[in-house]
Amino acid sequence: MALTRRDVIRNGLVVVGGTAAAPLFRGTLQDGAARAAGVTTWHKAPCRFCGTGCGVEVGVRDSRVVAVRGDEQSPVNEGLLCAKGFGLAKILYGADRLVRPRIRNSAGQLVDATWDEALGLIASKWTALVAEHGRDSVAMFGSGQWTIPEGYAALKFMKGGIRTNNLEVNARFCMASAVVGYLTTYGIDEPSGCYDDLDLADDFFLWGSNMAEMHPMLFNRILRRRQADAGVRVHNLTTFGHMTNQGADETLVFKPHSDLYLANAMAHVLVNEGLVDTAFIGNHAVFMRNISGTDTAIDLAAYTAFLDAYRPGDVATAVGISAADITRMARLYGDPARKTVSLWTMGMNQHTRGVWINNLVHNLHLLTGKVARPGNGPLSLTGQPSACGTCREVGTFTHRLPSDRVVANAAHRAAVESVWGVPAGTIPSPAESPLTDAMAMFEKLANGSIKSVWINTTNPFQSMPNLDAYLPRIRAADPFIVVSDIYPSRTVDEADVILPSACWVEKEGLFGNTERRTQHFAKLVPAAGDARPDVWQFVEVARRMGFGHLFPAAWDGQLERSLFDEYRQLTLGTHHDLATFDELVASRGLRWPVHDGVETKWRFNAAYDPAVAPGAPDGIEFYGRADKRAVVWARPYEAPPEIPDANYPFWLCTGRVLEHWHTGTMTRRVPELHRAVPEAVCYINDADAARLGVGGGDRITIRSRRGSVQMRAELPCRVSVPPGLVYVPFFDEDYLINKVVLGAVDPQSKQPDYKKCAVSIEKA
Ligand SMILES: Nc1nc2c(c(=O)[nH]1)N[C@H]1C(S)=C(S)[C@@H](COP(=O)(O)OP(=O)(O)OC[C@H]3O[C@@H](n4cnc5c(=O)[nH]c(N)nc54)[C@H](O)[C@@H]3O)O[C@H]1N2
Ligand SMILES: Nc1nc2c(c(=O)[nH]1)N[C@H]1C(S)=C(S)[C@@H](COP(=O)(O)OP(=O)(O)OC[C@H]3O[C@@H](n4cnc5c(=O)[nH]c(N)nc54)[C@H](O)[C@@H]3O)O[C@H]1N2
Ligand code: SF4
Ligand SMILES: [Mo]
Repeated sequence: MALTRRDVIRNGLVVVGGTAAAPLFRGTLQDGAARAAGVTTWHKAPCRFCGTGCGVEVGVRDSRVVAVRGDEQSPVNEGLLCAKGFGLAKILYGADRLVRPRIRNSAGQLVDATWDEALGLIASKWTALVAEHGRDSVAMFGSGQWTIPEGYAALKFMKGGIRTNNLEVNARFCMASAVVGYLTTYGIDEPSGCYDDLDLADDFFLWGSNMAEMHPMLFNRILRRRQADAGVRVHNLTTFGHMTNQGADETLVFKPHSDLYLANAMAHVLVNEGLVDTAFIGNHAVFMRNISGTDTAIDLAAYTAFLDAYRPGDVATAVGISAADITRMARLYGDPARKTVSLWTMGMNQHTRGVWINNLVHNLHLLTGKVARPGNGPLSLTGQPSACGTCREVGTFTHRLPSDRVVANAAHRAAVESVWGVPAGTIPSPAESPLTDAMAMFEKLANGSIKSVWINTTNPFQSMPNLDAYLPRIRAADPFIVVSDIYPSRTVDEADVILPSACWVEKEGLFGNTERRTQHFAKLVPAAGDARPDVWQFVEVARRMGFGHLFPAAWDGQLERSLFDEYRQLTLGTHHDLATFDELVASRGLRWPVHDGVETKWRFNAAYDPAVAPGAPDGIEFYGRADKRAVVWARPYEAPPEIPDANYPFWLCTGRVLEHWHTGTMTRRVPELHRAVPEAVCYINDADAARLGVGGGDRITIRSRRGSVQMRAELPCRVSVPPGLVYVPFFDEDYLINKVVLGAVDPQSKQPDYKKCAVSIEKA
């Protein structure tokens, strides 16, 4: 009998639930059998998992990855790896890897096919759909786990070949709010600083970032700094307690969504206690507010008046942190003798006002002049390995083009068309092909206006919010769905064509991490079975649709290098200048902008960044905006769209655990990680559980206005949730918590709020 994927996942299962995997390792990580076999060669590569971008060395023997160790030469992690890095070798060798293309036949059954049949079917379907229903009847949904050449090929194929803006990525679920935060505050995307800041700061403020589990290597760098200097303090601001508490000097639990109050209250203290760096503000900032869609310049007096509504004493109860603590933290931001770094990830971005809270944290750094200087700055942590390098820099969102260009700007389109060698007017404006963000794309699939989607390197039918509002309607509309993946998944279940993909070092690629570091990896081993690189899949379908001019035959055999070389031209002179392919092959990555082979640690700072004009006051210039100034935004508190009430009395927060990557397709096939956390459970406060008559291991029903899921409650739980809040990770395909989660999005970034909605809990 054929194994189902649940059999495969469960076979290795020895339940030691609740045991967390050890977070960090040094040395060579391989099991006994592999060790006995020895390693023939070692090769450098960035880790496949998180946006930290650790360097690993990959041990290869007999065309197989047999070991992984932290790369001592990597400036990111200096030889250490986290538990997921340990699993890297094994993600390639799960028993149920997809190894040949499959096509759903007219009887609805999946049958094996050749690559030629599968690619030919996609090309002929898409050609026919475009002819009959127009170019916006087809779409692609990609990933921050795409390599740079993959994202660039997808962009060229969709916007330069098919000429549609129906290209989106899962990074919309992840860092869209951080992007709009940077763009609205500085006029240019991505952080000014880098990981060196973690070795230099005195105060680390974590704005709802569970770094110990999600960016373990960066947290390790903070702990190293803390150990070296008794004055260093780690402030863990969070809505519930987790592994990060263990390395924090203080954990302050605030109420979900109340960070808008908190950040404004801290700004109130800065402004009213004379802690503002007035010279810095005078030289480098402007104040603005936005009322009904119009950006309006204001002055410091108007901003001070705005902050009057955010006195610490007035908002403390709503925040859940005392006025004294709020004031004390603000004074640390305002202390010129201390260097300050703010860190955040999904707690701030997955927010119906994600952009605003991003702006408010940038404000704290601008008001105090603590930005773009070594040891000082706001540093958003990126989740996926190339959300920065591919989604943001290449520009694989519906509205974007390379290096902060946008499809709405005719000059930007023309610049890209010229490098592509395509006729003027090829890339569609939003008027010609409407912008379609991720949730809009799934809505169009559900209402039938998009008739086919190619989903690649992402698993949205597990990871998207409010699943039941979309998936049944998508099934009824019955679009032609192509899925490229390496394992079966909830999304592969819906596919009409399944394409088996090469993974990580089974192909060549480049990733770009949180600190603007671009890293290259070579193809080290053959792909499983007949799996092929995603970039090859895009190019082959594009050629079959008549877009061969975009991907010349001369590129064959060096597709990744050719795509990168062309893309690099679009970065030069844009403040996003990338290193050459050969420089990246030779190095452990370089941080852009790169000029003459030299990377940039701190942007906007003349001591490091040659783009700053000579004579800029104190050597700082925010050149992203025409006025060369950054914006301090007056952004008010706005209530969340759903709050607990009598029928749905609990907050539900969702996210991750250390041992698993997102929808679990890879980490659940690594026995060590799977055994540590074999299934998703609901983390609940002891007192709440006692009141509901729920004991450890009991099944409970979590219900929202949108859907319900039954799962076990864990007691005592490995996290410490406050009364009135439950926490559920989303890695387990057997418990689809995204049926329960709210689909509301931030109106500016269109990023969904996965972090809070109202639910009821009862014993099942
Ligand atoms: N082990 C592991 N590591 C990963 C990943 C993984 O799947 N597994 N995924 C990577 C990716 S793509 C991402 S995006 C990151 C995610 O990294 P994180 O954002 O750190 O992790 P999550 O578990 O999504 O979110 C939990 C955090 O959300 C905060 N939070 C909840 N509500 C609020 C709120 O209202 N305001 C604020 N300010 N904070 C709030 C909580 O305090 C908690 O610290 O992790 C990356 N690293
Ligand atoms: N409830 C809840 N939901 C969330 C979030 C949350 O905090 N709470 N966070 C959101 C965030 S921040 C993110 S980033 C998303 C992530 O959501 P997804 O992107 O949907 O999750 P992944 O599991 O990373 O999916 C990647 C898929 O690519 C496959 N894959 C791996 N390597 C390759 C390859 O080389 N080629 C191809 N073709 N496929 C490959 C994997 O098997 C997997 O199926 O989830 C979002 N969903
Ligand atoms: S911290 Fe991130 S990049 Fe580093 S080893 Fe762990 S998962 Fe990989
Ligand atoms: Mo993410």
